[in-house]
Amino acid sequence: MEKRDWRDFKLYAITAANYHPGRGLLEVMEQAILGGADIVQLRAKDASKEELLRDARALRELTARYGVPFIVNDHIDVALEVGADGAHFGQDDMPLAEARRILGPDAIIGISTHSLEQALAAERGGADYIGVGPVFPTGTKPGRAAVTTAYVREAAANVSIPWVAIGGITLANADEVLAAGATRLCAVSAIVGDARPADVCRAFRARIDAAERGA
Ligand code: TZP
Ligand code: MG
Repeated sequence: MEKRDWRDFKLYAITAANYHPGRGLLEVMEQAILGGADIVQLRAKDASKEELLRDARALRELTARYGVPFIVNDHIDVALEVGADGAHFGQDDMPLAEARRILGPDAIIGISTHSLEQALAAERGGADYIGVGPVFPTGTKPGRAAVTTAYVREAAANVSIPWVAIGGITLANADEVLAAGATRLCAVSAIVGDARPADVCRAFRARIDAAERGA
């Protein structure tokens, strides 16, 4: 089978340490993948290095089994150690050029952006994709003001590399984000906080596909 280009991803699922009531991280992420999540990030802000490495190794194995790209948030050493496909950084994290030097030309490097100016800087700096958000206020990233769908519209009109809308996105507002021009969605709590992550992902994918068809 021909390998899919990772750039064609539609639904980005990110882990959260505090969201899996009664279930394991791997079970939740496997359900997300089965439902249609086609890129996965390990994001665990409060985890120890040991916990991070343990979860990263397990997720690397899981995502490899499904042919889904695996990205590690912040911890470039963990990304390297487990053979992740790439790493994701915020505006105040390791500079893009340094990350590229360490990870090499083939790694997928993602950058969080909160304005078009930041998006274009990341693009010029050689980012492989950017996050556009938080579109709506979200408890998953406290203290960061919502950029609203205004920034989604700007990204749709101006960004040439793959970009994904993120932040407070749920099945209740996904259509609004897609109508603003997003073609890829990312969610943390809407996926991993739900009792049925596979069903949520299937529903997100259906919305994304419908928007793509212009339905
Ligand atoms: N970056 C911008 S918003 C956000 C991140 C990591 C959190 C998204 O989480 P949720 O639960 O989907 O709002
Ligand atoms: Mg970060």
